[in-house]
Amino acid sequence: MKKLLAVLMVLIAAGFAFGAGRQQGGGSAGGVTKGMDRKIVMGYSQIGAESEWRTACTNSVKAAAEEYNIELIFSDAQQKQENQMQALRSFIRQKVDVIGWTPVVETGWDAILQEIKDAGIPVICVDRQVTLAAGKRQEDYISAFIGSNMITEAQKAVQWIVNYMKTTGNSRKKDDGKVDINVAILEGTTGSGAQVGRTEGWNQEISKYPNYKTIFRQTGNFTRAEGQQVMEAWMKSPQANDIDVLFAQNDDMAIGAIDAIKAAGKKPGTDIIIVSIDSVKGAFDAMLRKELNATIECNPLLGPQVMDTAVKILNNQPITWWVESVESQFDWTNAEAAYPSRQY
Ligand code: GYE
Repeated sequence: MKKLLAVLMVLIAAGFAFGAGRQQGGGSAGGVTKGMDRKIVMGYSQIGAESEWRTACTNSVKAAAEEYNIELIFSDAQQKQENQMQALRSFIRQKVDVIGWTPVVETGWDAILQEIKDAGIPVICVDRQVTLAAGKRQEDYISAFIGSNMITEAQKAVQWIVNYMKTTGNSRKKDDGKVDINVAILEGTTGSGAQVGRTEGWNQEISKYPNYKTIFRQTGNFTRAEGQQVMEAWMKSPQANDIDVLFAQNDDMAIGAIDAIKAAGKKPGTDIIIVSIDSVKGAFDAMLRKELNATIECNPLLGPQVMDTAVKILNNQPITWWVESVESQFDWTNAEAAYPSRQY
């Protein structure tokens, strides 16, 4: 009973300390931020929890804030731009030292970014970039970008698919450069940096192979549930039997689609070749079951780089605006060996 009470009291105390989205870094209220002569406060606007990737990213940010003893005011926008606007405005009111932010979509931020600039608060964009009105450069409003190159990720996916279709093919055909290869594409959240970049990279690269025909293209909002729903609808359409390849702009949508393909009596990974982006654990499980063919890596473990950059900016030390993440790709030839060392 006593023990239970003690545990309860600790929990209540912790509840107060961590309330209102505030998270005390380093486990103690005091102290200074690593690399600084004072403790700094970071307002962090995350977009939501739509995918395994996002959860890994959030966990990385929170853990790194603890490690650096940075006070994190964390806000989850649940995929809504207006929620992010509110969070950003509240960060200005609270006079945070620095803002970390993943913009849910690329456009519509000009006014709020001006307000933040006027308030003199540096902004670090994490994982997704913004597009401002013509003539304005994001570099004038955003101090640093930390994340992947979405264009090259999709280009790598095209290269993997073309190579596989030429050398191995699916259960019905190989790519001889002439036969039509019919592709279905599940896109991410419309207008997000990841969707825009991956679509651009895909379109550029696939245009070199005119026998690849897109027969389906729709958003699945980066979630498993929507990936499954959209694929279900495609599998019921008269063109279902024509799909040779599925490209999903993230692993979660591919994993949802795999269920729909199986439910329709087809073999994912053999009847339909499936490639996605992220390389989360769920994708490795699907590759080991031979249901997903390949995944292009997109690293979500950005927390340490975000905190390090924040400290450098506040110390007026030089930074590089964007250091691209170094990434790999996985398929049935290397997934098993890589699996044990995967961190997300
Ligand atoms: O690929 C997807 C997530 O913006 C890179 O967002 C990120 C993407 C990631 O939900 O899984």
